[in-house]
Amino acid sequence: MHLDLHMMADRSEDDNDTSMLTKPKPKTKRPPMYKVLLLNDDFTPMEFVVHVLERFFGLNHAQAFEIMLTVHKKGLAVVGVFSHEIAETKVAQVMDFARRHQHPLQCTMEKED
Ligand code: TYC
Repeated sequence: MHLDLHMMADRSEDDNDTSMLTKPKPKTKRPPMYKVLLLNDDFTPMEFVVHVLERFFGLNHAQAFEIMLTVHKKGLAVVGVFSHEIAETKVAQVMDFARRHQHPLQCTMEKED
């Protein structure tokens, strides 16, 4: 009677072939993160940059001095990685503080890969 009960007559009928199924991906994408960069210039005093790094990025004096020196020698450095909103706030705080003290210090952000 039911001799072909387990026979797959045709591939199109095999709708349970795990090798052909793509796992539905839980679509919980993490938000992109942003690098905050500090740029070197010839005029902003080193001590001012150290102060900025302590004040706005929560670094201790040794960490702040080290990053300031990296910027001074290499031209720029990443000083932190944050959400878009936090990164924007940090950049605005640094740029405003530098402007108020009449230093040309530049701080920018860029999307992380
Ligand atoms: N190059 C500056 C100087 O020699 C120091 C400096 C460091 C400036 C880091 C900006 O982001 C900076 N006074």
